[in-house]
Amino acid sequence: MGMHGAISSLHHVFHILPGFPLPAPNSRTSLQILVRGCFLLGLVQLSFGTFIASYGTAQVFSLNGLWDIRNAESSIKLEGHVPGCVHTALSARGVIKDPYYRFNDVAYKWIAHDEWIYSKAFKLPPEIRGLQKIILVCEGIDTVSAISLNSILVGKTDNMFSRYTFDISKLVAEENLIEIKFESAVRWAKDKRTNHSYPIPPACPPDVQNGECHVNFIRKAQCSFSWDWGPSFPSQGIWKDIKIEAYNVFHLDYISYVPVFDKNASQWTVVIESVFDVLTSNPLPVLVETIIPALQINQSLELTINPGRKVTEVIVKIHQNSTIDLWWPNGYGSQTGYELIVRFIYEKQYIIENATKVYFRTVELVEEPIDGSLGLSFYLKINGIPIFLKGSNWIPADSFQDNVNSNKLQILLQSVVEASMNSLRVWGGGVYESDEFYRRCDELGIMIWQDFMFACALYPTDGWFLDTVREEVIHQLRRLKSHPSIIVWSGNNENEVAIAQNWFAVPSNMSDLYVKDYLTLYIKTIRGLVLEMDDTRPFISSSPTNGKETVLEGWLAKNPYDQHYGDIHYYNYASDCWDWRIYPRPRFASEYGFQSWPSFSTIYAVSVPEDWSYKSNFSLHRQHHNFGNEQMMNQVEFHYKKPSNSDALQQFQDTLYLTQVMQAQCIKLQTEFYRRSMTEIVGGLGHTMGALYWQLNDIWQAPSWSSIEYGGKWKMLHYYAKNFFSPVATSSYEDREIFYIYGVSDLQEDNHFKLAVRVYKWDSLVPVCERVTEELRFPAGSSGPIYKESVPELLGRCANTTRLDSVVVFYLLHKDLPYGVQNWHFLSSLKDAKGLLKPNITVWITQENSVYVFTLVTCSVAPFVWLDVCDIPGRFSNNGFLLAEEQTNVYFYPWRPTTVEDLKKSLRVTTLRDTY
Ligand code: BMA
Repeated sequence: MGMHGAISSLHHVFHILPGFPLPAPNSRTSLQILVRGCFLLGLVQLSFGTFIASYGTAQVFSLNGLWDIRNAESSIKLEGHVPGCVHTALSARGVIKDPYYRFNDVAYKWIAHDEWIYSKAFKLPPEIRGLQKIILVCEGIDTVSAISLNSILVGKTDNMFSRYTFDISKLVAEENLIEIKFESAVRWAKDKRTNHSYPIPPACPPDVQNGECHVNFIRKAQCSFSWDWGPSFPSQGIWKDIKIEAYNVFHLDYISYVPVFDKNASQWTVVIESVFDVLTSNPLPVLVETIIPALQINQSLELTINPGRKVTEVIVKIHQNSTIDLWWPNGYGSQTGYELIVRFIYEKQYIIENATKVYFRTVELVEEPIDGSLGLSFYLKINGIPIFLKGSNWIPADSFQDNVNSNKLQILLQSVVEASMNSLRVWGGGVYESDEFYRRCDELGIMIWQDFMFACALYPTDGWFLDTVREEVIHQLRRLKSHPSIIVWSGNNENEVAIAQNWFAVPSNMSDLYVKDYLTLYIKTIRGLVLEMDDTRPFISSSPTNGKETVLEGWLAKNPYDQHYGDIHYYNYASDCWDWRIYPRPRFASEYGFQSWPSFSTIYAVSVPEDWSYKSNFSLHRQHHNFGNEQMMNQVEFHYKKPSNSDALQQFQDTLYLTQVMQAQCIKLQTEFYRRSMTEIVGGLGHTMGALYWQLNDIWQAPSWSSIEYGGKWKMLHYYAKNFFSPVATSSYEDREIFYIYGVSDLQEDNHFKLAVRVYKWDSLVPVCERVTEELRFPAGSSGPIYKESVPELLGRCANTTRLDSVVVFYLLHKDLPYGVQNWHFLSSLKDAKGLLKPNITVWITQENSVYVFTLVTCSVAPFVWLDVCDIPGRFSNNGFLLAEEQTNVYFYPWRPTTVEDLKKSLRVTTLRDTY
């Protein structure tokens, strides 16, 4: 059975027949689907309550809601919600505890090794049964299953990322029983490996991950078998909507809207591609009406659609005299979308209507020679403007996708734009994200670098595997290509470099075979489909890759980490992250990072007192990266004193805090280095145009590279990102005793600022000296030095301070007022600092409407001031900062209503000096 059925839930609006019976109170049927569809799409009024006589178009009967679930032996029976999975069902019913609690990822391995059966009895209204064709539409089945209706097998599934449809016209009755019998993904993958003629490495993840083997043999979230930041929960279930659709004459399976700009003719068109299932035996003449009210488009044309499943294309020319508000990335302009309505009308009475928003923007990947540097540039132009991509890497927001609700997505994506980011890379080891995810990114101006879901492994290319990948890619391209937010398709995560550097120690007589597999999968198959189906945005074969150079080298560059080409990933835990000399100067840094621990309140929820030490079994267990905890402490010890509080719990909490200080400071320095390199070529390297640190979010409560903890709490790094990614930023470094400050601007016009440079002694709140520069020009879209002074000179003119007893604080002035936030430059490691005092900060909290003002009064200069309101959800205007003013205000924006009292009770203030 094929999978190319039914409409895309992204765009489609369902109309129900007048007089169609209302749904039973506890079943979600057509009417609710209509409402939910509108909500999810954020569609305009049009789709609400407008009952069009749509005789013949699809009727929808949702099968979401409660299902019966049982294991293979029927020893466990329960009801569970769909969309959902067996783990969340078991925990909702109290059969198991929170899967994330302590060591439960290991304790509950039996769940994924067992096999589960989902079943549901339902009555199908005669209005549906009376239609010509009835299909079962599964938007997402996780993963290997056999589906039967009324005891007859209707089809099988083996790909979590595909959409499956099955013709059930002849099988439905008034009363029905649908049963979906899952196989253990773990066992299935193992069987596939056993039946494969040669190994496809890596066989298993490192022991420290407590994971499962052979994930590369199954089309399921690759991280679900475990990752270096995540647990192994290869669940089973119906993870997306499941429904029955019935229709006469014709049915819209998919529809996409892609605006295209013809530079030569200066002409925008919108290409509307639809996939229909036409039931008539003769070609079907259809009238197509396309309306874009705001652009005065009202077009009608006749179209003939051939019987069967066919792709048709309608091109809408936008009037040349229309002024179009383009879609811009966050920080560059607005994200205007235009309402577009399409109607396909057959014989006046069969009407399929679809409404969406279209966004106009162009995207180009620029790879061209650079003066003074070998190699090629690698950057993106949006609407003709070069854009420095600032952001991070997105991983699945939960091991169980049914936990990723609207609220969670809203908090995470809002946090992205609040941290001055304009982009995210949806990393290839997770899932193609939900429609809502991309819709929100469209609306927020978050550019998405979209990997196909292959990561850190070699993959088989047998017929069955390529067939299922083809269906997956076709489905995902059709589902996603209307989104302006997606600006790059990328074949996989790190699989080119895995071959180039022989990560898996493949014997040399096998390497040709793996190279052939690589080319077959990513170049012939995936790239082939992308070029055919969506050539409106760039495709790169892997991340990292050398771009055009990779192509020249036969799609497998000798060194995909070459700084002269494409993007790179760079991790270095051993060297001192304060030393900018350790960093590469690439064209584009798409991954780099350091781990930290989440805050204590996040850990608290999944642990007990005996877990609360850095060397506990729990702390070891949650660390999935070999030697990760040691690497963090080594990095901490380069610059900070070991926490030495005599209270063991306090010491643990201080250690967690220090890992966050270390991570924030390391990634700040590395990102600032990349931004300084935006318009510079140094030693033949530079023109860096992207900094996406690893990683934005967490899948559970554990140490990782994330800047946002599981639950949405910002780590110190996320507050730092807000500043180091800000459109106008400063950054400092030293080179052979010379102290430099750079100015960076992503703004579209030149600006002028003064720079104030102060020196403070650690033991005093009165600056020992200050210098304010003349007005400095910050040219649009550039970076460069704005201040230079030798350190001995600086210290000499500032009351003979020394490196150990003082710190440099600097900030911009605009029209003589402080602009943005201050930045700082440490003149020595803080473990050597002299005169650092316990600041004894006092805090007053007041409320101004929905915002809370935290007024801090300090007795001395304090680095890394950390305000923690534990589990009260929200974010501060600034945090983790260097406090050098006696009094300062910080604002708290709660995600949910709270009170001054609750905030007071929860508040903990930590500064560096409090840890020893
Ligand atoms: C990169 C990523 C992930 C991984 C991260 C940290 O290589 O692509 O696979 O989680 O490093 O090790």
